[in-house]
Amino acid sequence: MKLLPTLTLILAAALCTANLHAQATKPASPQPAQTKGNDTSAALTPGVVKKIDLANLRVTLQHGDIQNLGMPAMTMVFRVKDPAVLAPLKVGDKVHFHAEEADGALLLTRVAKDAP
Ligand SMILES: [Cu+2]
Repeated sequence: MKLLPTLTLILAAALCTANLHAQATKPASPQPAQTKGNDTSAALTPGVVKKIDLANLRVTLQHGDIQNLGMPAMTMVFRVKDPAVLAPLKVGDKVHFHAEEADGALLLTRVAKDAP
């Protein structure tokens, strides 16, 4: 009866390996999705350009829910720091943008036109 202990050892080793493998891969798989969801600096919101005020560095956007600001869909004015952000835009453009709260106003930090 030398076979049984050997088999048991092999089984135990196999189970151990499988367990280690599961432990190693389990936390790794949900993490990329979680990081993506929590990374608010990259969160983009869909919007439509309603008005552009280059002189005052303001743009009016009709926007969808802004998740990183907890803001529901609405039409409102955003500020920009750099007129270059507004340069490629025109009224009616569909965009995806990122906005952040700065000095009590909402600052548009990134805007990209949607692909036609
Ligand atoms: Cu708003």
